[in-house]
Amino acid sequence: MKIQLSPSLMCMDLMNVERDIKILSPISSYFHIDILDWHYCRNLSLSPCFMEQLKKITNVPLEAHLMIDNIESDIIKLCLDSGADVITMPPEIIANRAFRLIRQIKDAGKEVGIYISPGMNLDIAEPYIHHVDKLKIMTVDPGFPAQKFIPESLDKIRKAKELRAEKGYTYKIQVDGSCNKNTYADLYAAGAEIFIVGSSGLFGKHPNLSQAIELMLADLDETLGA
Ligand code: S6P
Ligand code: MG
Repeated sequence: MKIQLSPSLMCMDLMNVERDIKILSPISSYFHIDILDWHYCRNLSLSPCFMEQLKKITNVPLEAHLMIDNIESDIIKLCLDSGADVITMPPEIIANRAFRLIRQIKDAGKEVGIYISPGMNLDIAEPYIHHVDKLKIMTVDPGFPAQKFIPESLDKIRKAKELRAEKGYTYKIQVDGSCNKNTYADLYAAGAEIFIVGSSGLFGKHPNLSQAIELMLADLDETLGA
């Protein structure tokens, strides 16, 4: 496949986690865990506790996508202790402790992610972008599934790719939000390498998850040729 897939588990059927994680694992390079606090944006969803349970049933690496206001070393430690393999943080929140938090994650042997919300530019992460393993361009405002794709994000993906080439950085480019048949081709052409698939690309496609996966793979094949 030309891209890697990371199902967004806030969109899964939480009544059937073990069954569905087994179905999803073969096509998943990561599982994406949205962690919200009601303050950063007005929603709540998954948690470190959920990651800890997932770790018992899958070897697929887990990404903690932190959409919380108060990011200090304690929440990073909680995520690491709960099995996060990638911890993705908002640059506007961590500005005055970014290097300390990045070091904490790296010292644990895990990956650092940074995400750029639609209302922000890439340069907000520039002081430490060379330390980042995953650069996530949000293609919807953070916090909620089933939002409309923000087309202005495409330019930011292109810039992230150009910046990487120009400076020799190594981050992988992820996209999160409204990744689906209508957007796959543009996202890929702009430079996205990891698609976080939620309600529109995967879980909402069919009530039977195996069939939803088949439909998603057919969409990817049709739009990307892979
Ligand atoms: C949004 C969150 C995402 C969503 C995902 C939903 O704040 O970070 O991970 O769960 O984007 O996908 P969709 O297809 O409903 O937009
Ligand atoms: Mg997310």
